[in-house]
Amino acid sequence: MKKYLVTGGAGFIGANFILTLLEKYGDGIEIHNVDCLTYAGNLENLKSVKSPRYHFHKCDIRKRDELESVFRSRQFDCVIHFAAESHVDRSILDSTAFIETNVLGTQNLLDLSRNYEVDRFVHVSTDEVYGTLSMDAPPFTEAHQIEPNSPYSASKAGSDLLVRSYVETYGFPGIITRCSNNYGPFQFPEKLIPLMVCNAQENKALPVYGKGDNVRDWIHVTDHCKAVETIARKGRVGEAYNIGGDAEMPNIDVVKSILKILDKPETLIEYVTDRLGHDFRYAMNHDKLTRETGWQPQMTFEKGLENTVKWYVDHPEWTDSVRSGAYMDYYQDQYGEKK
Ligand code: NAD
Ligand code: TDX
Repeated sequence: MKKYLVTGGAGFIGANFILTLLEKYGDGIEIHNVDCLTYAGNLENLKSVKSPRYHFHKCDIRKRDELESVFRSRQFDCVIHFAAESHVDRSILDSTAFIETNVLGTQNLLDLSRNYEVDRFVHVSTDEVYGTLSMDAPPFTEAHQIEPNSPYSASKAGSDLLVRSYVETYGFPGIITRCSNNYGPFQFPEKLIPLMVCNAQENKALPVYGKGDNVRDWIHVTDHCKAVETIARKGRVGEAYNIGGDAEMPNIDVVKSILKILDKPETLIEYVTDRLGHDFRYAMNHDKLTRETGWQPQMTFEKGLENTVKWYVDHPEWTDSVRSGAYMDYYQDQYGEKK
């Protein structure tokens, strides 16, 4: 029976990934979820899991001893590494945790995965490591230079390069995935889509950075999770794979679509000061992944957005729980009442 170690499994994509694995394999696999439960980690996301072969370890990947106790006496076949500090705006305010978790935490995980001889290590990275595109440039391919522009993307680029170096130096079985902007259930309401849905429901202002013309390539989280699972099985060691949703859109169009679904007025939109170093456009060419594995995104943005908005409307208790405590204190300190 295959044994998976999933890091960051209580977060947005990690939790969806564990649910995707269980839907596909049921009790036929063993899953160990390592997560230290930062503000972004929430075990509620996994409350539907019933498998006796699912195990949670509250563990900080920055602490090598803690992490080693999870590896000891367990021969993991596959490590899927999601754990990270993931929000660009937070990294602009203070990059310390980003370097500690995304770079040093990844180093711990790489060393232990090497020492305990895992068969496969999938490092979940991001399109942001490639930097930014002009409107008429072709989408990023895997051959694009690494040119990160935010402390967040620089920390992810650093971890990508570490993975690459372990492959070259030690023959380590690492693969890197780089995905575009995800949306779907369980996303913390600091990211564009859930923040706008939550604010609109409460008739609060929707803070759009700059003119709202920055472009992102949106992918439903389930399509991302299926891509990562496919890459863990079929991907080639030492390679990087782009994952994208084929749904490029300016932010303002996304925000207006949300207002339309919720039947709220566009007067809620408030144009606010732009993000520092704001990348203008991301777009992903995922031909390599599709050619090698047959994976394609299945969910259209229209249907995926409608389902996602409905999920937030139907789960106010989830939003209330994550918006209390640390999250609110953080944003009230940084932005006053605006968010
Ligand atoms: P998230 O912030 O929702 O979740 C991150 C999870 O990691 C949380 O559960 C948190 O508790 C955990 N974590 C953080 N620091 C930790 C530590 N030191 N030790 C153990 N656990 C820790 O993030 P997400 O949006 O689910 O992103 C997951 C991964 O996917 C990240 O590596 C991110 O860079 C990457 N990614 C995200 C997107 C996106 O659109 N959200 C797109 C491409 C790639
Ligand atoms: O309040 C907002 N107003 C706004 O206009 C927020 C939170 C965002 N934005 C803009 C900034 C971006 O152009 O919306 C766009 C999307 O912003 P985020 O949701 O913060 O995502 P982004 O910065 O694009 O990064 C995301 O995609 C790549 C994830 O947060 C990363 O973890 C992932 O690597």
